[in-house]
Order: sequence, then structure tokens, then C-alpha cells
Amino acid sequence: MTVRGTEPLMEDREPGMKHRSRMIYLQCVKALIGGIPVDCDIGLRVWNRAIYGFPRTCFRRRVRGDWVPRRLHVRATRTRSAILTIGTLAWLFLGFTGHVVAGDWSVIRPNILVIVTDQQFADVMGCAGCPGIETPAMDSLAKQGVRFTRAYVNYPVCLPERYTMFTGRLPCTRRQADREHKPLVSLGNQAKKGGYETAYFGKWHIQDQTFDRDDVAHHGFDINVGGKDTGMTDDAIHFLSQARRRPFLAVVSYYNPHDICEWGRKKAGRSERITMHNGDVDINPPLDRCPPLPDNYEINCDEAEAVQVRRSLRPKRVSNAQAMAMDFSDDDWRQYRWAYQRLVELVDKQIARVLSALEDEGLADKTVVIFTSDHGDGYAAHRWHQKSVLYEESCRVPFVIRWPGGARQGETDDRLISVGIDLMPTMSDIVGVRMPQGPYYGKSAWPFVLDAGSQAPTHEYVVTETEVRLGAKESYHGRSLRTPDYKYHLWSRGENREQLFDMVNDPGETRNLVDSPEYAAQLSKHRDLFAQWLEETDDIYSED
Ligand SMILES: [Ca+2]
Repeated sequence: MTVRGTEPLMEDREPGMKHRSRMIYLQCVKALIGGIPVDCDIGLRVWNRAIYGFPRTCFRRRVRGDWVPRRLHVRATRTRSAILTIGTLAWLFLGFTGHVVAGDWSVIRPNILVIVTDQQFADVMGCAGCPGIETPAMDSLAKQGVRFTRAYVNYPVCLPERYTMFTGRLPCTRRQADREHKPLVSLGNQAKKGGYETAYFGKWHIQDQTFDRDDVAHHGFDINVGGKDTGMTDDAIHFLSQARRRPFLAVVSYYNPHDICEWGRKKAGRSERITMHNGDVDINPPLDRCPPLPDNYEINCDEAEAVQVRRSLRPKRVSNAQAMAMDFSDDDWRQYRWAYQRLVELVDKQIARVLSALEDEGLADKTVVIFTSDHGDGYAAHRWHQKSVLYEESCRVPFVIRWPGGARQGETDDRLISVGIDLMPTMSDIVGVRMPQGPYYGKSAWPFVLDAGSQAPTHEYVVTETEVRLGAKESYHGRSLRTPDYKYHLWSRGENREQLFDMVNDPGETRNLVDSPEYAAQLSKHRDLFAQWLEETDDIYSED
């Protein structure tokens, strides 16, 4: 059972919360005795003894041949407990006070810096093994933190995914929430509930009805400024340089490598007026500098009808870069891959500036950095440009968490992450506040950042939504369901609406196994899991 409502969520969070309590206690002890490492289990046991008293069995011994009377035993336990409790609390209070006066809140609650790029496929980073690209900032985060290699968005399009990242709710609930003007709790609200200062820099792109950028009381970010990538980095660095007495949550939301959309339009000659606001890159780079075509470059012979329709939809509209890319030659696609890598490098340079500012201000060791993206990009796989579809390149994104204050470093983790719905519980776990009234289906990734062997709940599978709209009332609704070894695509209608891929032997999703008898059991299993998902969540997927 992986899908939960509010109450089970609280129960499931206990392992993570317990581990977090241990880590906080360890941080306190380390800070108070001058940074000397103390085993957290021993620390927790000392704490428990101080609060709850010694086990009564400790005193069950003979005195001059007789058992100690139970009345005396209890009194002795209570007296000792009281002394230990008062002493420990005084010790912690004085220690905390000293640190808080000194402005070092990180021993209790670290700062949180969330870095979001726009349209970045997980594999286009040096640390992910991408040849020909230089991303030292992203690589440094991976080297000093945990890189989750199976992190999937809940919707491979900007606005619905950002709604989910912001609220923890499923993307399909967005329109109803807008219609009903539901009061949604945001990341900013949650952080403020935990006593954090909140700031947001850069791309917003959350529907005005959901979160009007000017409505601070609603979205919870006291500082909220836009701007292009360079300017917003300046603003974020200025924010980091300011003295404060409380921990902060800062979101730095970049545009690149999203400018690959503009590059595609320029390449297709759709408009002379198109400019790349976050740094230009060559439209016609020499081919000897361009990456080769990917192994899964060709369009699948049994591609879902919905995807074929999306390729041909409104081909004359400048906004539909996918349709214009259908005229790209093989060389164009290679140049497109080269340009995409350069745009990732441009945003990496801005991220490097923010990370340097953290170091310069002495905040690096006191700040959890979460790095991710709102969705991926086709990157020429299946000759796909931009996003929207359920292929890996559109849906799998970077998800790296760095916490120098006691987490794993330089490790990868292949647990399934559902980025949109997991971000809110992860951040709440770090801040130390409970999730609001649900329904929520995300899980905190924080226990796995602290401990590779954590037994905290994880996803048995993750689900991604999408939609191909033909008009106001006509759509193809799509879902993918990813398990550790397989990926199941389902569209609400059309030819080839059901697809199953073996992600171990065919990570490029090129061979649909739906009609293969040897995979019948896996197909049945994934159908059942999807039925379970629909039954247990408020997903409104429909084939009507
Ligand atoms: Ca986007």
C-alpha cells in the first residue's frame, strides 16, 4: 500500500520524523560540546532517560538480601529523572540561547535553498555522464549531496507541474481548485509556519487564480521578484548577504534551458523578432562540435495516436515548436542537442554564482540545497522537441539534495521520486512542520538524504499525467506509471493507447511490449497498479 490520505500519511512520516529528531539532537550535542561527534543513538537514549526516567528494572536489585521496596524504587526513579530532566533542559536552553544569540540557527533548523531550472532532462549534466557538457555547479551539488536518478515530474508541462511543486496536490486538481477558489497551502506558507523567512526569485508561472504573485498573504513568500536569469541571481545573492535572525527558505527559479524553445523557433525561421533573453547560443554550430543523434532518435512504429496528433497539431502556430521541428533534418537535430547543452551550461554558471555566495556568506554548511527542474525536454529522442509527452526525456529531471550538516555525500539513489508531490513533504520534514490537511500522496525524501538504509516509506510506483488538447472539450488524457523496472503508458483513447516498456533492457522506450506474451504478467500487474492508483487518489483520469 503506497497511496495514503491524511491520517496514514502522518503515520508513515513517523520513521522520517524519528530519524530527523535524532539528527537534530545530534546537531545540538555536537554544537554544544564544540563539534565533537556523538553517536546519535546514544544521544537519543540519554535524552529519553532524562525525560522518561530510567527503566525500573535498573533498580530491581537486592539490598542486604532483600528486594528494594517498590515505593522507594519509584521515588528514586522519579527523583533522578527530575534532576536529569532539569539539568538537561537547562544545559540545552543555555546552549541554544548562546547559539541563537550568535545567529546560528542551523543547529536547530537549516536554511533551505531550492534551485529550479526550466525544462532540464536529468541526463544532461556532467555528473549524470553526459559527454561534451561542463556543469561544475550541478556536479558539485551531486558530489557533496545525494543525486536521485529516478525522479519524475507529475506533469511534463510548466504550469501544472509548478502548481504541484508549490502545493503538493495532483496536477489534475488544479482547474477545480481554481474554479472553487480553494485556499491552498503553499511551500511558502509551510515554511512560514515553521518560523522561516521566505523569498522567491525568478520565473513564477503559476496561474494567477491559483497564486497571484502580488498576493503575499496567499502564497507566503515575503519577497517575490521576477527577472531574467542573471538579474534574479543578483537579487538572490543580495538576499543571501543580508543578516537575519531566522532561517530562510529561498526559491531561485531559472528560465534556462527553456530558451531551447526560442532556439527552435529561430532555427525553423518562424520569427525574426525572437530573442533569447537569458544568453544567446549559435543557431548553426559546426557539425564536428555537435553530439551524435541519440540511440532512440527514430519515431516508434507503434507510437500512440495521441503523440502523433500532438506532432501535427496547429503546425503554423509559432508557439508549437514541436510541429515546426518535424521539418528538422538529422543535422538540425544534432545542432539542437548542441544548443541544448550550451543552455544548460548557461544556467549552470548562474547556479555557480549562488553557490559561491552561500560560501562567501558562511551559509554553505547551514543550508540544505535542493536542485531540480519543472520538466525535461525531448532532446531529439523520438525526434521530440520540448515536453508534454510521457517519454523519459520529458519526464525525468534532476533531483539533488545537498546537506553538509550530516547527510550522505557523493552518492546516487535509485529510489523512485515523484518530484511535484514529494517536494512539499520533503521541505516540511526539513522545516519540522506537519503537512496540512490532505489529501497528499507525496513522501519525504529527507530520510534517504540522511541515511541510505532508512526504512521510511518510499514509492512503489510514480505516476505522471499529461493531456493532448484538441479543443475546449476534446482531449487525449495520458498517464505513465513507472515501477523500478518498467514503465506503463496509457492514453484515454486512440490507436496504440496502451504501451509497456522494459526500462532495464530498453531505457530508450523503443519496443512496446503490450502484445508480447512473455510480458503478459507484467502488463497485468501494471494495469492493476494503475487501477489501484485511481481508486486510492483523487486522480480524475477518465476514458469517457
Ligand atoms: Ca517549464
